[in-house]
Amino acid sequence: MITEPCSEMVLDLAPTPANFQSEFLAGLKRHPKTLPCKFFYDERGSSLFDDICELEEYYLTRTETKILRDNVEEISALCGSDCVLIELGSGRSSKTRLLLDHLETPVAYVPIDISRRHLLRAAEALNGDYFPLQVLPICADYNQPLKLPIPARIPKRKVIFYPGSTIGNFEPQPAAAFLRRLATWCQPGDGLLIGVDLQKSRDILRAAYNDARGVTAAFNLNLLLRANGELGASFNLEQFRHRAIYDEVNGRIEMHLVSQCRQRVVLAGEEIHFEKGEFVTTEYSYKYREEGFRAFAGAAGWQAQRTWIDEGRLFSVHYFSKVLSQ
Ligand code: AVJ
Repeated sequence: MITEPCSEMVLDLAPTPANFQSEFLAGLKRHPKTLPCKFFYDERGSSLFDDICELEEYYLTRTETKILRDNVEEISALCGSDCVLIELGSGRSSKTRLLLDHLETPVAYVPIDISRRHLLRAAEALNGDYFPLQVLPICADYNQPLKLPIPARIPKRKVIFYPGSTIGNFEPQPAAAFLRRLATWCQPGDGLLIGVDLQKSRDILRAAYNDARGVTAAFNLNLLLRANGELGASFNLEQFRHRAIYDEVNGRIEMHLVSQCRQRVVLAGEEIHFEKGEFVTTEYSYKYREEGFRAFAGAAGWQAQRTWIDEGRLFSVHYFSKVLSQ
């Protein structure tokens, strides 16, 4: 089988600048103000996120990677031979390499990411390193309707890989709807390998989202910088602060950008007012309990097969199969 160069293979369904402008503006006109977290991931935001993953305080990435590494044999056995691996929010695909190194004759890898350059770079490298694996990247917001490519060789099973606890960015109802939507992509017996952050002491959680070096703050504030650059907005970055709090009742981290004074900002010809202390919610990051998540996904069409958790009980990785009848 011959694989073509990836740059010509990317299916580009990325949000347009017009999407960015209308969603950004709509978010700031809401009460309370909110912005969708998918807009974090422009070129700079994606690199800042890579830096977050290396932080001492941000235990998520290294813990999930260790869980995957320690259990890769069992995971590969569950995926079986000749699967197509579909990854949501693939970024640099670094965790994927662990899987690809062990999967038995995988048919294709379909990385889906909103950040085009990141996606391309990763896909090109994998294409070379894992030949003759077919790499079929899609640049898209995976919340939007999406057609999956058909690999040249017929796979035995589809496995959706959704690492990083990104499911935590959804509020519970949309999260359930999203899991149900993933199930519609699949046939009975297809798999979902998903990383989910666990509820734990607030100190550990708070530190993970308020790192000492201020990388998370820069990541959060980058949204405003991006609006200045791409939408000609007039945010003064000195007048907004990053804040992350843990809401124990809802089991979620909330990231805010807090206005330091009463001010107005011009954006796409419109004025947006901020009171002193008013904040924009930029991200939720829900944390689950082991059992809770299994039941949650179970109600959305996925049958729990196996859960792996690190010794410190920081993070969980689950393998689900699409249920036979729904
Ligand atoms: C990749 C969305 C799961 O919620 O932990 C990291 C993003 N935000 N630090 C998370 C993030 C602040 C991350 N997710």
